[in-house]
This record gives sequence, structure tokens and C-alpha cells, in this order.
Amino acid sequence: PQGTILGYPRIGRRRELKKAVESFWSGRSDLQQLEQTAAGLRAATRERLATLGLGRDDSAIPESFSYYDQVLDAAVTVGAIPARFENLREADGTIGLPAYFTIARGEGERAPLEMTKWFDSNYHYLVPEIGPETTFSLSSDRLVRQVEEAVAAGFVTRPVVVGPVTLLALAKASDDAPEGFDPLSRLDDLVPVYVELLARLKAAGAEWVQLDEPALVSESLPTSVEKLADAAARALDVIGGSAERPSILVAAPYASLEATFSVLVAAPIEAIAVDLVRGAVPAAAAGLADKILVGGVIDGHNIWRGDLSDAFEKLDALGQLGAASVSASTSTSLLHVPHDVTDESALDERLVSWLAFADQKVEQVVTLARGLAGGRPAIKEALDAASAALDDRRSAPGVRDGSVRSRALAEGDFSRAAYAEREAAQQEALGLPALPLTTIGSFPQTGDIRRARAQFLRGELSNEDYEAFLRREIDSVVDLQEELGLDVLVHGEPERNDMVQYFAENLDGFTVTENGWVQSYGSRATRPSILWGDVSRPAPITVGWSTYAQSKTAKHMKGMLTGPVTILAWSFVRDDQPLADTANQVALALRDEIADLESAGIAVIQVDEPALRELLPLKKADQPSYLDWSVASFRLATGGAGTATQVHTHLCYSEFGVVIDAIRALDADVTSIEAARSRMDVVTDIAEVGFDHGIGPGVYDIHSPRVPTVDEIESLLRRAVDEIPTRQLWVNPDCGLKTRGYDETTASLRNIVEATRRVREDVNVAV
Ligand code: THG
Ligand code: ZN
Repeated sequence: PQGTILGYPRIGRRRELKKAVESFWSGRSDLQQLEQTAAGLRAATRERLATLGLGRDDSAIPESFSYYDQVLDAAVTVGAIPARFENLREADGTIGLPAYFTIARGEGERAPLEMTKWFDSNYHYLVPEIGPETTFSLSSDRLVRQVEEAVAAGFVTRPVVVGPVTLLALAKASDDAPEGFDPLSRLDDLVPVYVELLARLKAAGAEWVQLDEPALVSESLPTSVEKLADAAARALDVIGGSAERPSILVAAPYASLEATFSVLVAAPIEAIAVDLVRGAVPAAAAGLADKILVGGVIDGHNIWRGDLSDAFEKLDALGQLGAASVSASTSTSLLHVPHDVTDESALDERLVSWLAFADQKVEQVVTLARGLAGGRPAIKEALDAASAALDDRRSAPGVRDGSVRSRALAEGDFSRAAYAEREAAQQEALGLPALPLTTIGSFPQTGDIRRARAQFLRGELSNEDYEAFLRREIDSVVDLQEELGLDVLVHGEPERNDMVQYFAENLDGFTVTENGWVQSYGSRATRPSILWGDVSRPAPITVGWSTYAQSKTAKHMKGMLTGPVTILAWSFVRDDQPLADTANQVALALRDEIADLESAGIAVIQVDEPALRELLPLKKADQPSYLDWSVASFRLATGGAGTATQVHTHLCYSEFGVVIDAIRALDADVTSIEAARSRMDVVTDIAEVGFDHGIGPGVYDIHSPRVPTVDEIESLLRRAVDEIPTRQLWVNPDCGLKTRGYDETTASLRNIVEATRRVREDVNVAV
């Protein structure tokens, strides 16, 4: 076919999969009901894609469903599960859906697979654990059955599976593997299972299979691109050389393939999908004449309608390489965008004309495919319409706002007084004890809070009553922290649905959606806001809540803001200007908010940047400039804070080493980070690099419902005190408490306070 997509959203237009899966987990429905809903979603997807113009029987429609995660799907299919879950296999050795979910979510003392970010997207996959003992064998025929299901419904679809190189490159060594073990060393044992899988897929009626190998474009994995390319050549020789198989499409999205392109061209496969949004058209390579090239020219990462003529020209350029044929496609799976912009009833019509969600992107691909078949004149009208929308967007009010653009930036806007001076001024102004106790910001979002917000949004609760409710909520959060004995308090953020959406709703230049859900991991999704215009702050946002909370306590109340990089990372951001410029606009709005918080008497202000690491580009060459502008935007946001104002930041991961220079360059007075799960190893990293600002390595893993004991926390704290000067150390959980319940939160905080009291006794003696 001349048009296809690399994958389609799996969650359903109204998050039907989330509801079905969570209902199954809670015991409210059984396996059969879940499977029925899922089959219904797959059937609806095929029909929808055919209606939008992809062929029913030419493998243009991907079979890309997943109950939880595509990496877990691949691991389970080849039987690569950790030893602690081996007993969950059925009598015949296969791994069923209940076992699959247990591996994803854990059970009692058996920890789930770790979760981490999928390339440079906001999607999170489960990290397979592979060791010398892992046995590979076909352990699930779920994908095969989905192909059969499609055939029965009159479709020939293209099953999509994470390829062997990416599966191993993303895996970590299992707990029992020897030091330095590399999962990729198991490639030769794994490949025969893919051979078997492909034979089964062919027997089920698949004419094509898509192997996803994005690892081949990434320079951010432990294994070098060269080594991964060698591995791909070896694996594809065997898989491509097997007798009974469908035609093979290898997709390597998310960035440019570079030298690895020629490795794929030389492999015994039929088609290669390249990302022409993030990557350039590759150089011609020997052997192309018998290959199909799939040009990923429609952006799978964002929601813009984009420049269709430019996309068509890229396909043209791809056509010059001498391949057997060229197809149009999305640059990545459409997993990263919401289903359908026509599901949005409240969006401005003009904005809608600039947008393309998954279904609109499918239509764009279909248009380009028509162009490939019939030449540019065949699609002239569609290209002109897209260009007109682009022109309209350029000149629409709000896209460029003179008052935002005329704010001149000076060198001095990006820095504060020297740290030593700030430290002394803050010590004097704040009068905090050794090992000050605080939390990251949010308190549990209870059913009551969510209900009140929903009622308010439906108009069933007046603004006055809703605000009164939120004030009572803040009162109780403040009381609790006073009772526990924390030092720097927070208001708990009951007024925020999401730490990015809340700011998007209160800043000009953003729009939020009704049904624009995008899978984040498993059954969880977010609704990224759309940042379409110049950003400004029509009025103070958080000042009212923070000053109210401050009025309820004699302790310091922490102002809570989300940083510019995170606001960008978790939104769909305009693509018509450098990210750095957009980040600085957000930064200036936050800078004004900080000034207002200060004037209102707030002395400690936190600017969260949990996504700082997330946006790091996959290619090493692109990383320095990213780190430059991201750090600069944080410094622009916080650079106006007075010497005695204590600026905090929070980062959501413990891979401190990777971005340590950037974290240092943020120049926040206090940085809290995740550490509890890595048992404070991060403390050693911090000590080694000589980080000399305030630091709060998390002592409570909020991602688990477990309540840590006083002894456990005490030993973590003692380790920190041993390695890091006490004057730098803060005590806090490792992330916000929003997803936890009050019982475990209160118990855990109580234990943290008690452990801190014990350690303080010795520290105070030592001082
Ligand atoms: N906010 C936004 N983006 C994010 C995060 C966030 N991206 C990365 C990271 N955090 C992802 N983590 C989560 C954690 C929980 C949920 C989603 C992403 C979640 N979502 C609810 C659900 O799916 O049921 C819906 C929440 C809602 O109603 O808005 O639980 O924190 N922007
Ligand atoms: Zn966090």
C-alpha cells in the first residue's frame, strides 16, 4: 500500500480500555468481559481506519493493540519474564492475561517490572529483566490470535511487534545476573523465537509484519548505535532468511537512522520505515532497488496539521533514492496523540482547523498516498487547504502577541546573587532547624476532592462553595503538617487537577481538551494541553491559595509552581518557533508569579522540573543546546527572586549523573530528588560531584503503598548524613503525595519525622 501508519491509539475514544482493565483488576468484571471489550476496540479501530481510507486487505492497517504495554507484550510473547513470576505460567507454559497484568503491576512482595520513558515521548514502558538463565520460548499467541480475529472480520492487517534488538537493548540485567551482564548477549538465543512467531503469524494470514526497532536511532541507551546495528544485521539475517514468514517492515522511528540505514538496506527484509520528521532523508545505499521505503512524514508526536506540501516533498526526495517504491506514513506510532479532534466540542473552530489528532493524521497519510499514486495534481486541493490553514495560523490573533514579544531580556535576568550570600540570608530569614522537613507539594487527591471538582465543572457547585471547600481542604492539610511537626509546609494543591494543566488553564496561549487523552503508561493517561500562542499571565494564579495557606500557620508556606520545561514537556507545543523561545515566554509568566508570591510574603518557592531529563534529545549532538535553553528558562523564571527567598526545585528521577551539570546550573537553593528506590545510591553520586547546594534525597518511595519503618528511614538518613554535609541536607518523600491515600501518607510522614528526630539528636551533638 502507498499509505500506512506505524500504530494507532489503543485506549479507545472514551478511554474504554482503561475502564475495562481497571474494572477487571478490581474484580468488578471477569476476564471474558475484558477480552470482549478489547476485541470490540480492535474491531472498531480496524473499521475506523478502513473508513478513513487505509486498505482492508493490503496490510495497511497495523495490528497494534496492547492491554498494557507493547514492550511487555513482546517480552511475554517470547517468554522473557523474571524468575519471580515463572510460577504464573499456565500448565502448557503460556502466560495468560492475569499473569501479564501481575508482571506489570506486581503482587505483594513481588515487585513489578520497572517503568521508564519510551524514547523521547511521554509514554512509559516496562523494562524487561533478562539474565543468563532467561529461557526464550513462544509463550503467548495473543498477537497471532489478533491476526486471526482480523481475518475473520475480513481484514488482512499488519501485526506490530517490538523487535529483538530493541527488546534486549531496553532490558536490564536480571537480579541474579553476574556483574556487567549485557542482555544483548542473549540475541542469538532470542532470535529463533521471533522466527517461530513470524511463521505462526504467516499461517494465521499475515502478509506483512512490522518489527519496531527504535533502539537503532538512539544514542541515549547504554549500548552504542554501532553495536546495535551489528546486532540488527545478525538478527535480521536469521529472521529474514527463514522460509515461512510474512514480508518484513522494520520501523526505526523517533530520530534519524544515519549509518544504520545501510545496514537495514543490506538485510534480507522487504521494507524500512524511516522518521522524516525527526530525521533527514537518508543517503542512497547499495541494494535499495528491491526495498520499499516507508516515509514517516506525518508527525506522530504532536497534534498539528502541519505542512502537507513539505511532507509530500520529503516523500519525493525519498523517491529519488532508487527504492522499489515509496509509501507515506506517520513518523511514529499515533500512540502519542489523542484519537479524534472532532470529539472536541469546545475548541475554537479556528484552532481546530490547525490541528490533526490521530484520525486526521490518518486522513493526511491517505491523501499523501493518493498523491504518490496520481502525482501532485491529484491532491492539489488538499495541499492548498493545508497551506491555507498554516497561513491562517501564522497571522491569527494571539499566535504572536506584541506585548509578550516586546519584553526585552537582559543578561542579569538569568542569575541571582552568589549562593553563599543567598544561603546566609535565607538561614537568617527562615530560621530552619538542621535536616529541615518538608514534602514535595501535593497531598492525596481524595475522592471528595475529585467529586467536588467534577460538581463544580458541571455547575452543580457554585464557585463560592467550591472555593470554601478547597479552603477547608487546605486547613486540614496545614493542621496535619503542624501536628506531624514538618518545618516547611505546603497547601496540598487540592485546586489542581494536574500540575501542568492547571497552569495551562490559567495562562493565555494555551487551550485544554475534553477528550484528548494520551496513554502515559498502562491504564493511565493524561490530557496534554495545547500551547498554540504567545504565553502570558492575565492574572496571578497561585498567590491567593498560597497566601490563604500561609495565613493559617506561623511556619513557612512553600509557594508551588511548575517549571517551564515541564510545562512544555507535558503539553503539545507549537512547532512554529524554537522551543527555547516558547520556554522563555512561560518562564517570564512564572517570573511574574514569583514576584507576586514574594510581595505577598511567601519566602520559600518551589519550581518543579520533573521533566527536565525527559526532554533530553536522543542524539548526543543535540543535547548541549537542549541543556542550555532548558536551564536558561528555569533561571529566567527564578532569577528575579530576592536573595533571602529560598528557591526549591523537584526532579522526578535518580539518574542524577546524566544531568548533574544541568541540575547544578539550575542554581536552585534546594533540590529534592527521587532516591528511596535506589536506596540512596544517589547520595554517593551527589557527594562525588561535590554538589554544594541544598539537597533532599527522597526517603519515602511514594510510588509504592508500603509504609517505610522508622528504622529504615533512619538508616537512609544516616547514610545521607555520612556522605553529605548536614547543612545541605533536607528530609522529604521522593515525590508528591497526590496518588497516595491519607492512611499510608500520614503513617509514612510520622515515621519520617520520628527518624529525623533521632538523627537530629546526633547531628546537633556533633555540631
Ligand atoms: N502530568 C502530566 N504529564 C505527566 C505527568 C503528570 N507525564 C509524565 C508523568 N506525570 C506520567 N504519570 C502519570 C501518573 C498518573 C496519571 C497519569 C500520568 C493518572 N492519570 C489519570 C488516569 O489515567 O486515570 C487521569 C488524571 C486526570 O483526571 O487528569 O493517574 O503528572 N500532565
Ligand atoms: Zn517527583
